[in-house]
Amino acid sequence: MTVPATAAGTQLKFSIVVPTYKEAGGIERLIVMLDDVFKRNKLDGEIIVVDDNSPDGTGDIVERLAAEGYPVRCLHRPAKMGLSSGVIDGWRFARPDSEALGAMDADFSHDANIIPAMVEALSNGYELAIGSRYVKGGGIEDWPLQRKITSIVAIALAQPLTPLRDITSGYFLVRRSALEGVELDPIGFKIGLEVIAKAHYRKAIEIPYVFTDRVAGTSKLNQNEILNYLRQLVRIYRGRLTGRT
Ligand SMILES: Nc1nc2c(ncn2[C@@H]2O[C@H](COP(=O)(O)OP(=O)(O)O)[C@@H](O)[C@H]2O)c(=O)[nH]1
Ligand SMILES: [Mg+2]
Repeated sequence: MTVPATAAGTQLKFSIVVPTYKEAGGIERLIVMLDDVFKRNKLDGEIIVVDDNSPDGTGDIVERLAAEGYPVRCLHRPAKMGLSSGVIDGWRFARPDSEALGAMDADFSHDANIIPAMVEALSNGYELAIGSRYVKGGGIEDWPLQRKITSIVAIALAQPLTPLRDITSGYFLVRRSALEGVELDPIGFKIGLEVIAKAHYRKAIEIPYVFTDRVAGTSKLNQNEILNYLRQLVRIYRGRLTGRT
């Protein structure tokens, strides 16, 4: 299930959350690029940056861009509190009339050029659109072998939960209505998995993109996050077994 990465004049209102911790090296370029993608495709998108008091001044850069008129608002949290909880807080902060909510990393690993296709999919009956490395046309560039293996194992562990392939994708857009009444666990890095496993959607689509390694700053994925992922999986499986989700 894929649609071509083209869309013209779609007017679905959406908010895309970009959680940041120490992303001063790239955040300005990302916001300028998103603004450009929105304008060229006539998209009604809002960017919500959720910054955890980054010591490198990421939040100040975002405030300056907001004041300059870019379609961005910054939610400041007092300390590093985790990626998933950042996305969830960002969705609460999003304008209430956004019909769709999304997430994207700040490090350019998620190709902004598929946003129009995601928006088009949600305008055409899909309730969830995820950026996918593991469908035809998608892929991964410049990942060390160890990271690739980690990703493949992580995905295999969640396979029984869904027919979707790239379940660890942190890049997606979902109808707000599909999240109503859904309790999302703020643990760890994999907010996409929470949404894929728990949101109320009938039709989902994977839109291919090529994942590129971050261009500035450093990865915050560490052993602790791998453990968190396993904890998250256990909770989701347990929820399924006890019928709570
Ligand atoms: N607000 C916030 N953002 C975070 C936190 N941890 C990671 N991020 C952001 O989440 C995104 C993904 O993190 P990254 O380090 O690129 O993880 P990786 O892609 O798995 O290596 C980036 O935009 C990070 O700045 C956190 O604790 N709080
Ligand atoms: Mg990254």
